[in-house]
Amino acid sequence: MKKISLLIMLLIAVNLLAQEHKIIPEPSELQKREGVFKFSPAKQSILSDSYLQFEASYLTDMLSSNFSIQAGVVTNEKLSNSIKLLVDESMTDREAYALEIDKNQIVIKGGSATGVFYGIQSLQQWMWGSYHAIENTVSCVKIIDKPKYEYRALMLDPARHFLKLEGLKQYVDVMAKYKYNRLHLHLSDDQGWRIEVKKYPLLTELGSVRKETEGDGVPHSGFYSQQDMKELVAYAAKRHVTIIPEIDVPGHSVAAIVAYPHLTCFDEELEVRTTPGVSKNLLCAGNDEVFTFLDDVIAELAEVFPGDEFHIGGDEAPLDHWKECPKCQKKLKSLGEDTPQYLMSYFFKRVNQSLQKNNKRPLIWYELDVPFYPENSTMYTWRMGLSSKVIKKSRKMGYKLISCPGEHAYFDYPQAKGEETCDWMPILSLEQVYQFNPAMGVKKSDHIIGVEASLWGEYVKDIERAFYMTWPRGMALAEAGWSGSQNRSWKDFTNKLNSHFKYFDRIGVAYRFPAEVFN
Ligand code: TNX
Repeated sequence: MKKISLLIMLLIAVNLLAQEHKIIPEPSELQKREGVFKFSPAKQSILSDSYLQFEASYLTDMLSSNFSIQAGVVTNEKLSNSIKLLVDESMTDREAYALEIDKNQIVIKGGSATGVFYGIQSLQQWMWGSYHAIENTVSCVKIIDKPKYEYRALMLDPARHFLKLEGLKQYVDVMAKYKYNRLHLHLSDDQGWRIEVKKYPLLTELGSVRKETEGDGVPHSGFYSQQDMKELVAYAAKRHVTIIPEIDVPGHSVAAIVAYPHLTCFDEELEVRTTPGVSKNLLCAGNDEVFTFLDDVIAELAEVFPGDEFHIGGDEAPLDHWKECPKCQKKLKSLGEDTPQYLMSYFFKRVNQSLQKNNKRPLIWYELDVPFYPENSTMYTWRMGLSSKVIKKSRKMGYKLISCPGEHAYFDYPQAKGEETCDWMPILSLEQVYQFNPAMGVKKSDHIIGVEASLWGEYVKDIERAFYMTWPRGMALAEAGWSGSQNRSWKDFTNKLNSHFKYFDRIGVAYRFPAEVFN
């Protein structure tokens, strides 16, 4: 008798465990329901609106590759035992969704196709915890969910090391599963210019090639044609991810200067930089040709990247050359100022005119010593230790803000001891990313519209490394961007991870197994 009741208890415990959900990021509301839905043994029918064609085929692929369930779209409205996909215009957030599984049907409603797509991601991860393969059933549930922040991004840096187009697509595939909606591409830096600009062919001819990397003697090169990027933009759009281009100016511009030296204060002849760090060579603020150049570059790239967000850099621009340059000094005087930082404000005002002509808005790395930025700017807080200052100041100035502080969101930093790539980088553990509060403890922070993890590329030589550095930290950051803080729990999060790792193993995507979490 005792044995039997023990067995029953064990069975109940196993069943409860199996019911534990695996969805990352954590949904706003999840109610488990009695009973199960049984998939059709032959072909599971999917009912969907015609404009959800991509979502329906995505769902079909997901069911067959994950669970060997064959499914297909049908048109018979009355059919029971179906999976229904639909857009519900009464949902106010276009990314919101409701997923309801009862005994007769599975319904995914979205505020738009994006919401439906996110509902499918949650269905997949719900099934990891509650699909019974032998019975071919899934437990009933009701999930109502929407994002906390509208902007949820990962950043890759193919400027430091070129990353192939196919790899970028694969990266988009995986990030979309965690409900990220932006991939920010850092397309130019001192170490390489990576995007074709037809009017300025030397940018890629000379600017995308460097003779070596930190003395390794191995030449490095590569760039994307505009066609490549259009292909990526379209691929990502289907997965509800917008590609944000970044051209980093006026600093971090050595590769552009190599191609067109007249864009600097002193006609500097340089080589594409082979080491990490900060260069003193800037685009000249006192030279109108610089603004003509940027106007042309922006006009061409505006066609390639249809979104209205355009990142124009703005970080780490030492002003030494501008202080010595007669043209810059003359310009400063004409502005009625004598602090050289005003030249930065002027620089972005000019660039913003080009952006506005092309219906784009500026996104900029915040530097606290710059007096002001264009008023329609979205700023990024990134420097370690300065976030609360930046959050307060940017609100006062009326900018929107993306939170991506080094303390929680720099994915180039090592994940654990023994993984250091260079001396100065602190360790950024999975738990430290999980503890990320985008407002960094600042109360008045309603201007924060999102989060981003930056994977700087100095030591990220290929997409496998990018995957390894991103996951699972990208899962932790996804919760900071999507889930309200009342819904987040480190313990629950760690309990979900293994299902995700199994999935990564199956699709052949690299990640770091956080052994320290399971010890
Ligand atoms: C600072 S963060 C940079 C990058 C480097 C990174 C290395 C930022 C806006 N600028 O140029 O790659 O540190 O962590």
